[in-house]
Amino acid sequence: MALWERLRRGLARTRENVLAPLEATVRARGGLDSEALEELEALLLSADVGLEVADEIVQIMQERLGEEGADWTVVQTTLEEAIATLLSGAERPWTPPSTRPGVLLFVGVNGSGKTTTVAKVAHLLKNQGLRVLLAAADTFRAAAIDQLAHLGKEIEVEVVSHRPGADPGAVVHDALEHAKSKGYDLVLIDTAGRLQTKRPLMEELGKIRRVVEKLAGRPPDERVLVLDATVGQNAISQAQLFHEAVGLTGLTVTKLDGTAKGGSVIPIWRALRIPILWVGIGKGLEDLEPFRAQDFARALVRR
Ligand SMILES: Nc1nc2c(ncn2[C@@H]2O[C@H](COP(=O)(O)OP(=O)(O)OP(=O)(O)O)[C@@H](O)[C@H]2O)c(=O)[nH]1
Ligand SMILES: [Mg+2]
Repeated sequence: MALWERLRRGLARTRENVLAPLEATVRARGGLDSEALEELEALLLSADVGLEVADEIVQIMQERLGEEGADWTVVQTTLEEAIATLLSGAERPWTPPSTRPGVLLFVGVNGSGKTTTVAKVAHLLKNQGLRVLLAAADTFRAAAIDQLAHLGKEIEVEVVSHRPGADPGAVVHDALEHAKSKGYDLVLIDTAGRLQTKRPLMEELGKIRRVVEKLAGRPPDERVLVLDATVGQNAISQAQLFHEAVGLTGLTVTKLDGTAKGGSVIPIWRALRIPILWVGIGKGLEDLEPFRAQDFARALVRR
């Protein structure tokens, strides 16, 4: 399936919730009159873009199309452009760090999709020809170690793990040593889910970061917060303490396929100003896309 098609399918719930009623109204009223603009605002709010962004989009639409009648396709194109503009800074295409092995650390609250995302990113990068190693630094539960081992097998990527209850820092230490000795390009570190409010667990992330600093001479090249899109804008409040713990460099927004709140990507970017590296659009290992503002806007607005 083409990349674009997969993203379009993943965003179907958000798109159809907004687009179908909007199209009906615009067609019935022959353009974006005040009633259609009001409906647009309500639909944007239901997609969880938040009041500020909804107002901004409505204003852009009004300035460009208000008063005079406008064709549905023109409305669609204008909406797509408005969303792409709001998201343009959120895009940072990922490239492998020049010093090897590069290290990517994935953090987030329980169940946000970290382990799945680690496997998906490993799969993607392996397919780009990079040699990838996984580190099972979620030692909290035996099932978590098994989950990563299983995914590693599926994508044919080696996994370094210790027994349940082991020190996550020790796993990361071993993984980095192993990666260096075997000439791996990248180490992707899976961590245990944690509430940002639980101090000792957040300090554990700081410790993982320091282990990498000591061995690699620099912090993990990416510190990625994995956010669950079904939580919508509430994800914003999770980010601050993770940022304090590891200094976030990027986001991955997962489960966009399972929600009509896909619009929350816009306020999440506006509030955090941390680039979105990848988006998750399904449970499968192929269901991950590098985030591109233009493609994302297009998938939200074009059927
Ligand atoms: N629909 C959908 N489901 C997803 C996506 N990403 C992850 N999931 C599902 O979300 C659930 C939790 O995923 P995990 O990767 O185990 O989450 P986690 O953050 O590692 O969980 P903990 O380690 O327990 O904190 C699983 O059932 C995944 O299949 C996605 O993009 N779309
Ligand atoms: Mg996990």
